Amino acid sequence: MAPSSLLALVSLATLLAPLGAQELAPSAVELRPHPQVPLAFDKTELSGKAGSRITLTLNNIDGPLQQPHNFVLIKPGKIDAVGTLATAMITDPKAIEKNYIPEQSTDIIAHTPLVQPGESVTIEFTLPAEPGDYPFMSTFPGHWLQMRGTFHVSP
Ligand SMILES: [Cu+2]
Repeated sequence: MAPSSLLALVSLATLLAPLGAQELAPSAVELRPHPQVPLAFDKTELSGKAGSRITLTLNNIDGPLQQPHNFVLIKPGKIDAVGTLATAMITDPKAIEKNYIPEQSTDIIAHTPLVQPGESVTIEFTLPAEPGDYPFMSTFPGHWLQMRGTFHVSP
């Protein structure tokens, strides 16, 4: 690359950085199993701005039970509906392959796959445009009634 075009790129980057940094950089969130409480996340409250990008890492270490977990973000008021569909997947021979995500549901905003003990998965997604309290949970069998929290989406 010619030195002049490199210089042009650097100037452009300098110009764009102050404008774009806040809008474009996804907020990073890390969730782990709670180190002492079985079937709980280490955080029950998450927050972010409506419409912003989120990078969420589910790091399945330090849990008292060595079990798979996932993260499923749900529309307000729909946690029971989605949890019930996930529970019904117990009879589905492909449930593990499907990550215990009831794909027919229209109430799921974002989800990770199942994360095995000792493994970590990162997903990127956009928070809903509508501010509100969005429930999240792990839908591995027997988890969702306890392993849950709330993602507070602010205007
Ligand atoms: Cu779980």
